[in-house]
Amino acid sequence: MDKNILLRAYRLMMTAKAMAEIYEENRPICKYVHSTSRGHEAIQLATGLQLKPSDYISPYYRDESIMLGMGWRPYEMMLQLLAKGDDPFTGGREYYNHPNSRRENYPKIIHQSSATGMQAVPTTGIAQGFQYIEKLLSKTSETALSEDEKDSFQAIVKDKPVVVCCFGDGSITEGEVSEAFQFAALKQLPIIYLVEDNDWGISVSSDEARSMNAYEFIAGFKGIERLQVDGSDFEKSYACMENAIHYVRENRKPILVHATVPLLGHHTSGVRKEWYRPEDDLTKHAKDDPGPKLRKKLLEKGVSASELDTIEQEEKEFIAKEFQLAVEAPDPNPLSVSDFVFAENLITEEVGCRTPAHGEKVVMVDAALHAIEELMRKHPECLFYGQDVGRRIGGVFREAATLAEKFGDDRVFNTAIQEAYIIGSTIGLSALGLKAFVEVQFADYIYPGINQLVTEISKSSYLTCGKFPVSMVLRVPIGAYGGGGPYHSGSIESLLANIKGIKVAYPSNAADLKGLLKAAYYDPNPVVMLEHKGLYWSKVPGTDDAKTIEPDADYILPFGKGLSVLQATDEAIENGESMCIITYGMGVHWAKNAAQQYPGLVEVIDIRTIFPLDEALIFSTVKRHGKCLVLTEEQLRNSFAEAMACRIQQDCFYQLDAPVKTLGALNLPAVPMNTILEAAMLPTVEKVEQAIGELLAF
Ligand SMILES: Cc1ncc(C[n+]2csc(CCOP(=O)(O)OP(=O)(O)O)c2C)c(N)n1
Repeated sequence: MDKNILLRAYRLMMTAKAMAEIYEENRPICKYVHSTSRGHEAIQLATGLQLKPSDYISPYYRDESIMLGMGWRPYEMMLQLLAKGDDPFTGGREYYNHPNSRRENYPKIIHQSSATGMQAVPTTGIAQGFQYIEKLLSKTSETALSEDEKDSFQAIVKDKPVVVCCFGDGSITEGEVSEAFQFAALKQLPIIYLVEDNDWGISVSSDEARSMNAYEFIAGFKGIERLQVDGSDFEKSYACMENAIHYVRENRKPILVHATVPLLGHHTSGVRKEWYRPEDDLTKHAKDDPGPKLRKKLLEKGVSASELDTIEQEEKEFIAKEFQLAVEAPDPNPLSVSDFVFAENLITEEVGCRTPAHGEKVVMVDAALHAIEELMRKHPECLFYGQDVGRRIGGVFREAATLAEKFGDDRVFNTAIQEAYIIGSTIGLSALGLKAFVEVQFADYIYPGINQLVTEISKSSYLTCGKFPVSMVLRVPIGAYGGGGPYHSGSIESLLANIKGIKVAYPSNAADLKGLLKAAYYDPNPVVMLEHKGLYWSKVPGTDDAKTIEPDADYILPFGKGLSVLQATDEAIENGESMCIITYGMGVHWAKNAAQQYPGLVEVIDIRTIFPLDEALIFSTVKRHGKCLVLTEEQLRNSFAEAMACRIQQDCFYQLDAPVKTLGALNLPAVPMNTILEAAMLPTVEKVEQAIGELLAF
């Protein structure tokens, strides 16, 4: 093997060693929790040194030496260690070695969270995106791509990029990792899963945690190749990674590399190895230190001991200077604390024609379908996938009907039942400039995927300082009607409203749904579209208003704009006899129907989006009437509706003539199936009529 590569690796091993030592010597300064790569350097350098700028990698928190191998300067890494303002990855917001980067001439890195194993899904999504682009380009006759589109897609895949997803062995037992493996195996994606097996997951030993190692486990995923290597031997590791990278680059297929490594440092600066690792274990691991092993090899190849000593000394001195510089660097500006939660969204005004002169009425489900069809015609980067949305039935609500026939199975397809993958994979696609509509079949089944939404998607823009906002739309059929039962009727808007960093819409009619879907598509941020199943076809009595004239294709309705859908008379307002109802989704229809009993006395505001929320409209309406009912389909206690009522109370206190009233479902764990029980639990038109009466009489 080329001596220069060995010498380069040796130098970087000495860099990593000097870094670990200086951090340990300066523990009071290095106060934020951190891990080092000590013991894992050989396999990590073998990986970092061989990637191209067009490749993507997700290093985990111990992959410091991968970063060194890819050319990152220790000073820059130390800025993150010390959470300094110039930390090029997260601006002082995240732990050491949680990188992300779009830097030119370096492999790219999407947002890295600390949640073990959760990188598997987003990172596999990148490989899914590469494959999609390659297919798109190979079928240009079917897909009319403009020259610009062709050029930009070609630029992404021209060097046959690979994706590397790194893990500690302990994280392979996470369920989401299997979802990613399954998808990569099934679709044959160009990805390398690199497992660094040091036998420990904090204090959990491998024999306590698993019945097989990652190399054995992956054999069950047909179609994923596998290699195993002594990850403490640089030459062997380099050859293994060269093979793996070549295999994926040329064959566009997945592979797993299982590298055994010693763990020489502490688990983290805060969890010390002496606490739980016996002396003989520490001695065993120390024998495999990659540095001395490589030194021995270099001596055998005729490199002098003094040359190697000089390298070690030079790196020690270099690192001391780098550390000093990093210590002196400024802290972040506290005024920047709220920056980058969302990427700038250019859709701020309602545009296009909402009610074309000769337009026809549509049901909500068709308005959504048409919105997506119009977008897919215009945007080759637009995909749609989820359970049962593919060609055979086009969605269990027919909400994707005919799309696969029109746009092909690469763009509209069925997935397995794997909500985490469905949701989290959009992160990888978004990094490449692709834009997915994805769907979970019922709101009740968002829970297996909620982790990706919270842990990865919602934090990506904020923690990458705006480098990786996630542009995606998650469609979620929601709500109760007609005995749907406990697992097909649930409401989830409070859960979603509690996730900072995502936007949430809950339209009540076809025109709004179509306009909001367009806005969601053009928003560079993550959006959840809640679509009430009972309104899809206006089958529920009293919901005819959910059908509207279909807006033109150019119609876009921005988020954060509520609408007054029923007004009180001026006279009633002047006489102090009026009130307003603030609501959304099915609540809009209950409110409008109930208000018929009190003609001219009730204004109804449809907020249309949960976040952003049109507080200006809400507060001004409440102040005009002095009485307000907040109405929701959700169980009331600790809900989004209660929080909104609280804010109304705070802002409108001096104009209120009665306490803000709230009405929602009973506080039960689930919506029971029998329709009598269902009606007993949920708000109904009658219950709303009664609440209006009470409030007006207050
Ligand atoms: C989802 C999740 N659960 C728990 C933790 C806490 N935790 C941090 S590291 C770790 C052990 C990981 O072991 P392994 O993947 O083998 O990596 P190693 O640290 O040994 O390199 C645990 C349990 C976490 N970060 N994320």
